[in-house]
Amino acid sequence: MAIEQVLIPDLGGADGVDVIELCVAVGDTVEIEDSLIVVETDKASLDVPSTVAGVIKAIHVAEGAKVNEGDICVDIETSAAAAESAPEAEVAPTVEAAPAEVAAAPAVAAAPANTSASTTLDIILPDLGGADGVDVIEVCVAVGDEVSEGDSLIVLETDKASMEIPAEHSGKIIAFSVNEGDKVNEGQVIGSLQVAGGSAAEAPVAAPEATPAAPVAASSATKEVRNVPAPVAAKLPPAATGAGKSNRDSHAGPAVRKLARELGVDLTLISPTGPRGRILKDDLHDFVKNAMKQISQGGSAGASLAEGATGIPPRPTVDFAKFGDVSVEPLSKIDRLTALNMQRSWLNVPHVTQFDDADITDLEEFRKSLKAEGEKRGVKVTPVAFLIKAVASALAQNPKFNSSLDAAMENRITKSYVNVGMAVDTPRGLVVPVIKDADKKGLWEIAADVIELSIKARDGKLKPNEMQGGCFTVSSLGAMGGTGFTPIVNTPEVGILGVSKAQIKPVWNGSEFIPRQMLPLALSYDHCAINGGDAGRFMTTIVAELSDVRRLILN
Ligand code: CAO
Repeated sequence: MAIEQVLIPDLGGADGVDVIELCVAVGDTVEIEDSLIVVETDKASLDVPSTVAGVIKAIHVAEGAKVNEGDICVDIETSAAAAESAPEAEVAPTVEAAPAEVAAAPAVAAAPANTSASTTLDIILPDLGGADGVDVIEVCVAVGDEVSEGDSLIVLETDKASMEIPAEHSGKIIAFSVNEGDKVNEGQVIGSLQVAGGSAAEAPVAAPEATPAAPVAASSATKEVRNVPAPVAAKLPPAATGAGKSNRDSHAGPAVRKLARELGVDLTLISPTGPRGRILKDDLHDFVKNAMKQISQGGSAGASLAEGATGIPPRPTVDFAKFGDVSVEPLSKIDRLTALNMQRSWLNVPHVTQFDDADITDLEEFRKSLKAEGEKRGVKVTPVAFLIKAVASALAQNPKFNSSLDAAMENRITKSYVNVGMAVDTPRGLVVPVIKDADKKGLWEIAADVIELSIKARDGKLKPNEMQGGCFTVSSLGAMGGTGFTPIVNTPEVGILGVSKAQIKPVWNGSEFIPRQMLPLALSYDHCAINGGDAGRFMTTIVAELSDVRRLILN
């Protein structure tokens, strides 16, 4: 094995030529004449081909950089035989556009890489929470990139969480040796950073501690991007957990990937026109242009750009000001997220809503009898506390409702914990704090949680972990009125209970109508995950729990 360096060839006398595309990544195997990069002079664009066969070990140029003849392009590890078979003068750059004045072959240098300008520091992976062989799901930088301290270098995914590994120092990436799909370990050197001034020379660039299993406690330097509750992820097959699974399979350079990420474009939807099926920046631009055209012709933005054409007509753009005065305010962040989640759920989940009334006459009598004790304890017990208790008990008895389907809809993940979300209407928008382990809590504890979490929600003080890990949601509009509504499932949960205002209604007891306080319930469920029979049993359990308060409080 030997390391060969491929240099930028004679560029027809042009200086400072733009690198417009990287065709390879570190770890790629290339043959002689495979394109390494594409450069563009003012006269032509041309591929710089490899002069040797082997494995790319480092890339010394970046897209957007300017290069000159003789600059080091890449380091390639060759077998001796491969190196011998690379007669340097025979390989000319491939001219892709008209009158190129480039003719000479690129040279092959044997000298070491020119990385001596400033202090060079190793980029070392931090503690990955004890995980070994962690998947690299995204590479955010390329050789030649200037990074600032805190910029993401790579994104890793353990079976519990995804995390970004940030740069510890500002500088220029001069070598980078990991690719999407690689597996990495704590302490691994993944590249080199050239740091100006040499002030950081004393220590290697170890990225700060990462704690993948504990998103809330994650160090500030490790940005959590997604957390999969441990018991869920542990049961998922690798394919089901892999964020960016399909994008990873697409052949595209880092700059194209970065742009695609910024635009929210799924690379797998793009038809590549580059060599060896590579997606070029132009392909991405064309895709977005076409998507915009489709939208203007009546297609859907979300579908075209992110999820593939679903043919859903877009919302009409109307100039309301034509009809009178209007005011325009941007949606709050919470409202925008809610809109996105609701639309995603509505489009993805076949909803069925089942209705029933629970007789809460005895429950209400009992609840009122708790008033004095509640005052002593400083806890007011509202119907919502009973509902959460009943739902928690029903979830424990009907585990299908305490499950989620994975994204591929190939696995059901059943949770052995029972966390019940509670929709809270706040001035900033709808939020859903979660009452954890609701099946293990007594009524007073649940009532206290309801009060505490709804106050925090209205004050905007909920912590992220207080809104995570929900298994099922209760949405109560009982205090506001209404006889019924059809709630939208808070996907990936599979069910939601909508509660309307209790009313005294005449109920036939077999011999006469008697006045009973009836609570209208609407159970919406994901028909991909839940069948009508499951829903019938679940609803019957909830109604039975609420109608027999002794049974409920004994749970
Ligand atoms: N029927 C009749 N009365 C009801 C009731 C029902 N189903 N549910 C609550 N009430 C009564 C309570 O008993 C209380 O009355 P008293 O003060 O006389 O006892 C009163 O309504 C006020 O209740 P509350 O809303 O302050 O408290 P809660 O525990 O019932 O509900 C919470 C808490 C956070 C669920 C609620 O305040 C809330 O935000 N609900 C909105 C949820 C929502 O927006 N859902 C829609 C989501 S989809 O857009």
